Amino acid sequence: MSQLTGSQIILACLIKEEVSTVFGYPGGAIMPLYDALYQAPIHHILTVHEQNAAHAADGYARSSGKVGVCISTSGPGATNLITGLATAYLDSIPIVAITGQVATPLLGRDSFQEIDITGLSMPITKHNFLVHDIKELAKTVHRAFAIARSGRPGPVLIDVPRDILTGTTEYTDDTLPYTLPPNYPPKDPSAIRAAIDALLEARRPAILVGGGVKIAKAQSAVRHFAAKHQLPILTTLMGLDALPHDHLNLGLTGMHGSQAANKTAAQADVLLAIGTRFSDRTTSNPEMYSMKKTIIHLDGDPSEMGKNVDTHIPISGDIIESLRAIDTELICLPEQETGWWTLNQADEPTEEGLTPHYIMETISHGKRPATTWVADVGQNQMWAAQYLRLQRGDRWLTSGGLGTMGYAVPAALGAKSSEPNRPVVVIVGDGGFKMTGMELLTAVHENLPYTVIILKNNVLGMVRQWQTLFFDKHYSATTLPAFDFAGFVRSCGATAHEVNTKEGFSAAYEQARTSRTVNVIIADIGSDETVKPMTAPNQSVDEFVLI
Ligand SMILES: Cc1ncc(C[n+]2csc(CCOP(=O)(O)OP(=O)(O)O)c2C)c(N)n1
Repeated sequence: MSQLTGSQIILACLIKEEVSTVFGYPGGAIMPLYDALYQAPIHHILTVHEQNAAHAADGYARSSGKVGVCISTSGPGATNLITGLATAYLDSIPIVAITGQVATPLLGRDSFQEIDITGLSMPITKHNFLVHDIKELAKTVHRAFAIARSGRPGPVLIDVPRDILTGTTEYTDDTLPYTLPPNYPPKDPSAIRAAIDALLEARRPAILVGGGVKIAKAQSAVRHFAAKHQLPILTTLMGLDALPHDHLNLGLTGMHGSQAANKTAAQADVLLAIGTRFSDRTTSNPEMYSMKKTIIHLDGDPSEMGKNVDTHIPISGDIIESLRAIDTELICLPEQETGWWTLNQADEPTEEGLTPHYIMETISHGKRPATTWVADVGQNQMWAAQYLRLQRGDRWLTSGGLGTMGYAVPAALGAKSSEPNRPVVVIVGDGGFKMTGMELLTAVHENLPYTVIILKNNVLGMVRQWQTLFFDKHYSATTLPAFDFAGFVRSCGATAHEVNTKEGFSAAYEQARTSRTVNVIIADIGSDETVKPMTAPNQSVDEFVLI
């Protein structure tokens, strides 16, 4: 039993939770915690901006499978975390954010740097706490970790007033890290029976894989099920790295999914959807999506059942168990219609000049180590999703739900720090890079050598694509001012490569791949490349405006 300050108690709890790296930015209210960190066996990575500390914690969590931790001061420090927490919330990523708060007697008085961050973050955290009593602090920290990682993971915020950080108490807490039991409804054998019957009657069955498959660690269960019954697989943006590309995996479906994948989604008569929330980017028009098919929905989160599409057979619970229950009674599926789905052609790029297709193919095809791909948002993200050939062991990190431009460079910081021996490659547009590219400085300072590929088209490409298609080519606010990317990159201490040919790109990537420093390839791809195909908004998922 010993007397510890609140700050020391927080650190003792982090150590018990096996936290070795945290991301953050100091300031007045949180200074006592930083003072305790000075001596602690925890590596603190100082980002350039609090938003990026949250993205880095998110990237750390996605690659390590552990809870990411970010720290900020009160007021502006805390509000700067919001975008990062919202990004993690919509993609179900476990984070614990610790924010300093003004001292308890100053609460509610518009004190200097006081903001109601528990109120502000309520809708974008799984849960949050304002600590009123130092005696509750240790339990609160462990509870925050438990909530963040249990069930459907998500961010949890702990707001700690300054006097709680500096106060002392006897630290007697013997709580060990724990997870909460899943919140599943009772098993429903009739739903399993209905799923089996539907699959037995199916003529055109298919599987839709979402990010929930990774949360449930059900990747190999799904792969075996698909292989046993020879079912085509479609993936959402979040499920892209759940299964490697093989002869059954048609890859991305939805707004920028391939024609093959979207036709399969539209024509399937039974869709076994696993770990997905059926986002509007995946389904286009939800009524049309579910109209002519039976949807069996397996998910760990009961609140997803019937939320976005009419689910005919909802089965919430442990995905692996549910799949096993279906599979044990399904020795083999009856004859299916033949030739109703086809695999995408993995085309070799034949276009003239340096194209996104060529870039994705060059960096991902062939024999290479398992890699973490971190894509930003916009056209760059969709080209990466369409053309990267993900292999077994690859990770795919991207802001799927919130679509946060600027996610990639700081998230890669977190990913690389959690797995320093694994190649990490960022794909980002020139707009998104400028939002958070200052974190290159942090990557250089922390000696976290990853590769950034900026697809430089001098425009906010994805918005411009919509202007071309739906706004009479009124290019309002989408042309970017000139910027010396190479000069900026070098000023951060990283290596810059400016390329505008296929040969130039390949040579630069080869250098970057084998380099021990942060490398940025500024790839000039011209302003007029579009992301194809593209489905018509709010129509059937196989109606295209661009092919
Ligand atoms: C923080 C944020 N602001 C605005 C948007 C809206 N938005 C989506 S894509 C896009 C354009 C992205 O441009 P760029 O980063 O250059 O990538 P490109 O589409 O050209 O590959 C914008 C502005 C967003 N997703 N996130």
